[in-house]
Amino acid sequence: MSMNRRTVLTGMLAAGAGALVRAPRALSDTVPSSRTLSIPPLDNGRMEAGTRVFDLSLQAGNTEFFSGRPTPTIGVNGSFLGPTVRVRAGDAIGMRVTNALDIASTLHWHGLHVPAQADGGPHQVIAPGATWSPSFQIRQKAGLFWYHAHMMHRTGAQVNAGLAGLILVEDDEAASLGLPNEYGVDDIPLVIQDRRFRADGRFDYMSAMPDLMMGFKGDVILVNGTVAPELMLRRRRTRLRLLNGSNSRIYNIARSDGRSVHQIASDGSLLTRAVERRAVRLGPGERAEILIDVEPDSRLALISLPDDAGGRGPGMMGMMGGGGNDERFQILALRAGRLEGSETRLPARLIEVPSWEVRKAERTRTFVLGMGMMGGMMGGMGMGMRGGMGGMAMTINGKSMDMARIDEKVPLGATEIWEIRNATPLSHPFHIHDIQFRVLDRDSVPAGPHEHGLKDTVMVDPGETVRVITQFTDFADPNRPYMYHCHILEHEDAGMMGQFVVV
Ligand SMILES: [Cu+2]
Repeated sequence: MSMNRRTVLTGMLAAGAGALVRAPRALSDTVPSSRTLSIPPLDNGRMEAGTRVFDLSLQAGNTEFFSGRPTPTIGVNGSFLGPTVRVRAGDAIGMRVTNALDIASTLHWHGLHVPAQADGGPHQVIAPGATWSPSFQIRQKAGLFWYHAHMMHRTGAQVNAGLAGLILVEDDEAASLGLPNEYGVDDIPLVIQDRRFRADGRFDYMSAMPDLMMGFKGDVILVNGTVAPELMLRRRRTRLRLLNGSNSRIYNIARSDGRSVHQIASDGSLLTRAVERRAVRLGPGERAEILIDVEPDSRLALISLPDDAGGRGPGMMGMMGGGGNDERFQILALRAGRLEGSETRLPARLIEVPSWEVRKAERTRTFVLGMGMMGGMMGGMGMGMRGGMGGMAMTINGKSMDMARIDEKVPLGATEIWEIRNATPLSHPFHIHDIQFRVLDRDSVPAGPHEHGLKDTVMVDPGETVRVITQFTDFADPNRPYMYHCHILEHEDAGMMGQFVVV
């Protein structure tokens, strides 16, 4: 990481309530002191013969992150990001995804258990002008999911441009707990991203060599697309639904006043019970829900603390900002005025989280994450600088992604342990499509209580081995694969991805 970027990030440090997030120097004269956090509009769809139908249009536009300097962006039903798609468990869903862009794209439902042909991965390309209409049922626990572009070699660029949004799944079990659930009032979605801007206002993406190997990192934090955001809290207790929607940045989210938060959910469900935490670490693609309690007339912030790569310290790439970092910066200013409501009680137990017994697992599959020299493969894979790694190969089990190759065949109904080994000096968030899993252990140490929920993305730190367990129910299809991949989008685009079919 260059001194310049580190200086900028240090400048973003929350020195206390109301501290500013500083932008790159080129734009510093136009940075607002703080802006009201934008809340993505809720989209409940429309009912059509018993099916909840959503019309989603991928469209180009301009977004004024900095006044007077429009940034060309891509959004869904808007210029940047998209609406929060709200559904209930059991709903029959019809998605109508129209590509109004002049480039091909896809829309993947991250975390949803849907047939492979409806998954929106690299095989479900939507040509410019075309409409893709998958239908599926919501077979999930309540939780926060998201949709984003998943175009082969182009996911990083398209998500960076804005092709992402939230999916809120609700069910009776979660609703019965009395947790804050008034959207935009005491139940606040936070899409946390980082971006780099050029002096003319355009996004600066993949302009430096470290962007390729380390993953792209920006020096301006956006929350729901808002620069220097501030949220007015209206209740004593607020539920924050966090998505790390960044291409590669890892956040270690905490309160600026040092008080702890209650984590109540992981990626794909509530936890079995709330866990008190000083900080919540989120890799790209991961979600968590936290409850924060505040007093009237108080100011604080959500900040990101330095990341020690899961206790493994900076790795070999540490000097370049790889395995961990020492950055501390503000994410969101929080202000409380007069507050409504009394402090609500937090149930001792939240939900019964599905789990699978290790002794019932039929097999263990091993996935070794690797980075090596690519040799002469660059040209043959048709990857330019943007898709390739400048001589580095990003691999799983020694292979870079090939859309024509099926890497794993999983029998329908099988309970399996997937063991992910990180043979690189960087942390990687490993994501599996189709299913939700439970984290078993990290280097044989049982997963902590904050991981006692369903997950679809798991951080694997340098040298670490993480085991997860799941069952592959439903949707056998020998011809249409699901993906598993690193959710550092530049790593995914460079080949750290593989394909499995359920048969
Ligand atoms: Cu990676």
